[in-house]
Parts: sequence; structure tokens; C-alpha cells
Amino acid sequence: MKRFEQPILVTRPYLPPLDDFKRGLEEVWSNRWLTNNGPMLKRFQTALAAYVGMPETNIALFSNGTLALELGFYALGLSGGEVITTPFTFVATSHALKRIGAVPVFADVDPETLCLSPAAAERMITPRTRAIVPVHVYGHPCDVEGFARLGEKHGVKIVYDAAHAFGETLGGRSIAAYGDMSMFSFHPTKLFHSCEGGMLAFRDAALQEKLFNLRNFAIRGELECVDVGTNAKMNELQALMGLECLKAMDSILASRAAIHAAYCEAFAGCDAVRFLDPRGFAGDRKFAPNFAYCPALFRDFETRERVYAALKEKCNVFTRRYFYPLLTDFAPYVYGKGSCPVAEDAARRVLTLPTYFDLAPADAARIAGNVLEMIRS
Ligand code: T4K
Repeated sequence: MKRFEQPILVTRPYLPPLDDFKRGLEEVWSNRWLTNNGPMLKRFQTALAAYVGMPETNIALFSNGTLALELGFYALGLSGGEVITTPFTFVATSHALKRIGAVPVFADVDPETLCLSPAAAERMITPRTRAIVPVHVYGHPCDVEGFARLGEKHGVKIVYDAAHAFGETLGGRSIAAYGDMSMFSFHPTKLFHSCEGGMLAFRDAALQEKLFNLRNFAIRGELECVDVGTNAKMNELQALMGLECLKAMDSILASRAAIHAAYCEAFAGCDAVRFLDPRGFAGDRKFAPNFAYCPALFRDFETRERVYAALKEKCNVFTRRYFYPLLTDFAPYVYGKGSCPVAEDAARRVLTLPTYFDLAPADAARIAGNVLEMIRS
């Protein structure tokens, strides 16, 4: 069994060359403009729009992904309504709904992709449903056509929590182009980041002004306040970090693909572990994954727990059980407990393995080798 000398964490942020960042800092220093729609933010917005292939009028940046979700939900008028979503996600998805006064209603996930199932979601639709919020969990693509059909048939909004899906294309288009709105998180645990940050991409350009206003307290100039906004502005240092990281996207994606391939190869043919490979998850559509996470499903809860603990104790490898406990195990959402058996089962068997820009594929193979040894012992 290989013990790593230095701890291997589930993820580490990409950091741009320090000299490039310093050059940007000099610009911030000379501008003396630190936040509130500064020049760096505008440049980042332009660069992001080009990167994701959306018009600049159809994106907005925020201080983090959770506030982006909150304001997106609020701007779409979801407060006071029911919203169908998945429990197999980070708490932020449902927290953002609750915090704007919407009621999360949980539906089960697809056993292959672990993303919300359109069929399960449809069964939960009532006259009070205002939206469906699927999550491209781990960067796995949701059934976007299935959800588009539900949106049209039932007159509900489709809002993707695309926190994990930055940099992906599906059916030849950016994944940001699907649904009424998508949210991307730029937290340092994501493959692309701006220290903290979030982006909304939306179909209706008229939303942009509303969102810009809401992220700045909903004040207009010095004399007017038009709504209950908040402070969700991205600052200049965040934008600078984002701009510098964006330059490295090609190599970030390439390194993740190589790490993913190393795990795939190591786990091939193993019955006790199903390593999830998103390349098969898009049906006939062309899909370019970002390999944001490296999730493996173990045969049972006991094996997963044993491997999780042994990797930590014997190998100095710190994996995470994203997303365990399931949302419906947490006090605010316990009303949904027992309603999503596929998600409940996956949460008890999943382990997300280390992946980040400078993890050597050979080390990923060694981690997988350790896992296989533990299973056999
Ligand atoms: N929707 C979904 C589906 C999400 O997954 C998330 C966030 C959101 C919405 C909300 O987006 P944001 O508001 O965060 O933009 C992490 C992140 O805090 C969270 O952003 C993320 N999802 C969630 C899945 O994971 P923790 O509690 O696991 O993070 P932490 O601090 O334990 O870090 C994980 C690993 O990364 C550790 O081994 C240490 C390493 N790390 C972390 C940071 C922050 C570093 O090496 N450097 C760092 O700077 O929640």
C-alpha cells in the first residue's frame, strides 16, 4: 500500500503564475478601484461571455455561487412557490431556494448520471410548481431535452445549478445555453475559480439589469431603492484571479482528463467499484466533459466507509463523500427523507477521489491501486 508523504487532498485550486497576478495587482493599485462594477470586473465579464459563447448581455457575475443562485431564483419570481429539485447536491442549491421563500420539493435522480430525473420531477409537479432546478452534478449533463419538454408542457422555469459544469459543451453548444438560467460557481474547490465567485447565464437579456441592481442593494443612484437587494458584488481582486485562471482553461481541462483516464483505466473491470465516466452520459449528443470530480460508487456503504477511513489513515489521502449525508438527512430538509431511494443509495456508496490541476495521473493510478487493495483485503 502506497502512503503519500504529503497529504493528498480531494482538490486544490489552480493558481496562476504569481508574476502575472502581480501585474494585475499593479493595475488595481493604480486604478484605486476595488469593487462596485470596476474595470477588472467588466473585463472578466467580457472574457467569460466569449469563453462560454453567450452574449455579454446574458450573463452576470456575483461574489459567490450561492448568492448568484439566490438572486437568480428571486429575479425569476420563484419566491412563495414550489420548486422541484434534487437532494443529491451541495446544500447551497436548496438553501438558496429556502432563503428566498420558495419551497424545495425533492425528486429522485437517474441511477446512471445521478442528476435529477425528468420523469421523477414530472411526478412532483402541482399547480404551485414554479420551476425545476436540476443540478449537473459532478459536471454530468442533465437530460436537458427532457427538462426543456417539461418546461414547455407545464409552463415552469428550468434553472440549472451548473456549479460543477463550467467549461463544458453539450450538443455543440455551451452548457450555459440550456434552460432559462444556469449558475456556475467559481469557488477555489472548482476547476476554475475567482477565489470566490459565481456567474448566472440566462436566456432573457432583460434580466441582466434586474440582477445587476439586486446584487448592489437594489439601489439606483443616490436617491432611490427599488427592491430588497443584497450585497453580492464581485470585487476587483476576484475578477483579476478569474481572468488569470481563465487563460489556463485548456491546460486545466487537459490535466483533469488525464487524471480521469488514469482512474478509469485502474478501475476497469472491477465489480466492486463503478468509477463514473461522464463520456457515456449524454446519449446521442456530443458532450465535452470537464471531469470536475472523480466519483466512484462502491458496492455498499460498509466498503465505502472502510476505504474512506483507510485512505486517510494509511495513505494520507483525503477523499470526500460528496454528497453524504444527503440533503434530506439535514434538519431543514428532513421532510423529504425516504422519498428519493436512488439518491439515498448513491449518497451511501459514493466517494469522490482526488483530482486537481497538478495531481500527477500516476498518483491517481496509485490511489486507485490502494483502493483496489483495500477492497480485496
Ligand atoms: N451548488 C453546488 C452543486 C455546489 O457544489 C456548490 C458549492 C454551490 C452550489 C455553491 O457555490 P459557492 O457559493 O460555493 O460558489 C466545498 C465548497 O465550499 C463549495 O463551494 C462546493 N460547492 C462544495 C461541493 O464543496 P467543502 O466544505 O467541502 O470545502 P472544504 O473547505 O472542505 O475544501 C475541500 C478541499 O479543498 C479540502 O481538502 C481543502 C481544499 N482546499 C479548499 C479551499 C477552500 C484548498 O486546497 N484550498 C482552498 O482554498 O465545501
